[in-house]
Amino acid sequence: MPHTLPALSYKHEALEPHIDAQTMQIHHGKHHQGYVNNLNAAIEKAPDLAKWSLDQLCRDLAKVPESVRGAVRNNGGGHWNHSLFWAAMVPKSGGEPTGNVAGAITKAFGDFAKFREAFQAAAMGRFGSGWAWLVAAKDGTVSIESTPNQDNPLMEGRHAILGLDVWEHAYYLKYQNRRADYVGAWWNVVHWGEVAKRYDAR
Ligand code: MN3
Repeated sequence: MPHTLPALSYKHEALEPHIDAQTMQIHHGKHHQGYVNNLNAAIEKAPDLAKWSLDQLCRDLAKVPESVRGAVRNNGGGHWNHSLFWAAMVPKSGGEPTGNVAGAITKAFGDFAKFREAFQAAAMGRFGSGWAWLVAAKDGTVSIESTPNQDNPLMEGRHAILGLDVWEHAYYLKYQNRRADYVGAWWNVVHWGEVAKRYDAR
């Protein structure tokens, strides 16, 4: 099996009260595991892909055999997106951006509050299932994007450094239809140290 579920670096309950333990258990252990399993099943049908990295599968989706491209897009995307999502959260955060990315955010949006507002608008404006992203260009400029389903910026050749899952499975148990409350609470667990690291590695 070329792809495996990455372990969380914190306990399921560690992001409480912002993200509840049951949601974390199901989201990581069932949903993300499901993407990994389905990606591996697709690769079994196109064995040449077994040596491709997850990044490469997303970036070079157009070169993936057509017979499994849809499965790789949905499940490779799902695996990539959730791997970033878990890594970019940490218990007891709630701070503001640090390092070089902080300056890039200020330059692009004016200040952190305006950035938050714009990011939340992207997360709220995504109809149905999808993601909101902070993306860093090679020249250091940051911008906000939103994608449907399990698509991600890497599929368009861009480097995401922060991602927020706005599928209902990410919040429905605790927040039901109140996506805005989930998005608002999520800022309390954003791992800005990880975002800064990914920004510098662009
Ligand atoms: Mn999800």
